[in-house]
Amino acid sequence: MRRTALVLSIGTLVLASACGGSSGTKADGAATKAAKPGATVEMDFSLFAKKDFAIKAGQTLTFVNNNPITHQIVEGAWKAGSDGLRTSEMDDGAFNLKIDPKKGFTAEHTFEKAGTFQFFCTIHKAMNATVTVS
Ligand SMILES: [Cu+2]
Repeated sequence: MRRTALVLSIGTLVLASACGGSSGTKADGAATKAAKPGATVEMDFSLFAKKDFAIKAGQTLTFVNNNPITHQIVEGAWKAGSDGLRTSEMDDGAFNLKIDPKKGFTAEHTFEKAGTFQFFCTIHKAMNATVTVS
């Protein structure tokens, strides 16, 4: 009887440590950044790392600040010249995200409806991007 109990408790210990290991893996890496379904918009200094995003209705864009620089992200139509710098902009008021000047700061916006939406950083003329929501 006593021996059976010992074997059982060792089995439980092995299981418990296996679970602990897998949850530790989830706590770092890509899984943390993409907390919600959708896409991650990385901000590198005064640029978006990517300019085109595709998500589904009800999904989220998660903005990640990779440098200690303030950004102000709004939705609205923009046009840019061949140098990539914005020549016109029109904030449509759908969202306005203040991105704190902290490495790793995140903010998010969920797009409920399908469509093509442009967004930009009001501070940096080269930060212009588009998300297609299907
Ligand atoms: Cu910016």
